[in-house]
Amino acid sequence: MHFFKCSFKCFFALVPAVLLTALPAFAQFSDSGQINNEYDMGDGSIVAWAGGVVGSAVGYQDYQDPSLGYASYGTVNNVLGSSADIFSLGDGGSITLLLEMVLSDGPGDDFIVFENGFEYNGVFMELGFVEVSSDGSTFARLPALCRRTTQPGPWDTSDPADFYNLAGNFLGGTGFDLSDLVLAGHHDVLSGAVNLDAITTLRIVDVVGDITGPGGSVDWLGRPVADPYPTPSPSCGMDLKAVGVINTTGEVASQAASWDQVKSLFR
Ligand SMILES: [Ca+2]
Ligand SMILES: [Ca+2]
Repeated sequence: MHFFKCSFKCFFALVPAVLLTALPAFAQFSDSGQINNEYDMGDGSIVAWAGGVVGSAVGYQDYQDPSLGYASYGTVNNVLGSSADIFSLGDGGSITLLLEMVLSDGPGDDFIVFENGFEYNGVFMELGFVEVSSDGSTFARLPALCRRTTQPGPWDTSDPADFYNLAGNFLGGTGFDLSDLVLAGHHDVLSGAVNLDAITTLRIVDVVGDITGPGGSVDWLGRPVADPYPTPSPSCGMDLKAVGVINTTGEVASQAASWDQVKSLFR
């Protein structure tokens, strides 16, 4: 009986402590000025890359003027492996990739997305949302934050520190930590629909940076995401270079859903 009493007391002493430590981070993914880590393509932590293209949906050169046609620079295979070649997504375009190895939520950053940012008085960056899936059909978007409140014109640069969890904000690659999805309380992660220890598929979606326009993109907190707009050229939009895997289960990733299934869920 003595043991029971002690356990009982300990239980009730522990409950408030557990709630206090879990709730603040869980209940709100707030903007505290956090920034991602920047990586080189030769970083020794990279153990695998994107190994296959599930599909792509390229966007217009200017979503408000479809007569200009679609972005057309590069081919989808340019983003596989460690190739430095690029594939341009166009306004709001996307590409869905099968990883070489199953991605898991290990210590710190778990994967890296490389874009072709370049520097003059800041970084010229075209941003992309990043989404992950363990079954190839349900995707969870990493909680993105944008602190820039002014519209960058077609060739305007930005400060990398104004963005969080948006691919393309650095000259090098942007590191992502899957545990942010837990901190943000993403419903598909909480329900188990997306298993952060078995990620096979990754999708990059171009940010439409038209902050006052009808089709502008918003961040996790509902704020407009500012990236250059309009950019009416064949290389419009996020120019994806490569995806590097850091933390993996060691298993080879296999495709669980067809591109038609993915499209029907995305459109
Ligand atoms: Ca992690
Ligand atoms: Ca864009």
